Amino acid sequence: MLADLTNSCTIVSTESPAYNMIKTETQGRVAIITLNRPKALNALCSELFHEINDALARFDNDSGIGAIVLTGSERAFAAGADIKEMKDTQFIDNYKSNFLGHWVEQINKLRKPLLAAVNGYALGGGCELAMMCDIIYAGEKAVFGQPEINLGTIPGAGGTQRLTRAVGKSKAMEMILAGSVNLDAQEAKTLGLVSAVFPPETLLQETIKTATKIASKGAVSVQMAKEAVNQAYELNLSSGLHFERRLFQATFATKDQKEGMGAFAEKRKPNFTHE
Ligand code: CO8
Repeated sequence: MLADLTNSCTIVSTESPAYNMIKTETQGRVAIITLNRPKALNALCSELFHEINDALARFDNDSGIGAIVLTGSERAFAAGADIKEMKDTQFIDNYKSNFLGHWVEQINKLRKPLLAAVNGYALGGGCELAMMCDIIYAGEKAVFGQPEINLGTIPGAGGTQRLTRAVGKSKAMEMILAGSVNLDAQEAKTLGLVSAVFPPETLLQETIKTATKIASKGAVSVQMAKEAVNQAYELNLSSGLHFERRLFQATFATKDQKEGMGAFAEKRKPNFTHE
């Protein structure tokens, strides 16, 4: 029954689990969302994105969670948007329904750190989904690419923007225009798209390890730091530095700053309370 559900976009309610196309779990203060539509290589259909967004919103609002990990299977993080679902849609409907826009709203406004653990294919929307995350770790066999041009279309969820910022104009153009120039994990690391590469079987644990480290810090300063880094994409340098300084000053209104600096002075480990 579940196998059929994971390969179809039909919304069918089951008693349990609550989600048809993702699995969620928590390990301490870390939440893990696993894309689970194996027969379609985790192709991103409406139902799958609806579930991702639902889980993200839930964990973002859960004070017991300090960081979120997004992962797929060893074969595919996600092989792109669901081509079969969107192939016959029309511009006017896509425009009116804000196709893709409403998929990515939640993830773009997420306040908590989101880490991608990418094994296998991260193509098209899959590559874009990984790039929406704050940190990308890759398994040795990961493949990053933007093949939309082969389908007569272009990246629609940040590929032309985030990939260009990550790997530079020439490589981004090559990948997006030729459609068949993919990056393997090591190339992606060399170019700065991913920050670390691990054997496929340890990738998720390594990602959770970093997520756990992040989640052990003061949640307010983690959130502020994420906000400040993201402003580096939006603002010129002097405005970005101004933004950063104001947030830095604001951290002195938190209990965690007093605890963190107090603990250093007293030569003990800090006990952050996320206040
Ligand atoms: N959509 C729908 N179904 C897919 C997709 C996809 N993107 N990718 C794979 N599948 C399905 C196949 O149709 C196949 O299903 P079935 O068994 O029913 O025929 C099954 O998954 C397994 O796939 P393959 O048999 O093709 O497996 P291979 O190992 O031979 O090949 C590949 C793997 C290379 C990944 C191949 O499947 C492929 O090229 N997939 C399409 C990749 C692609 O073009 N992706 C871009 C899609 S367009 C897009 O993403 C626009 C961006 C929109 C933004 C999204 C918001 C985040």
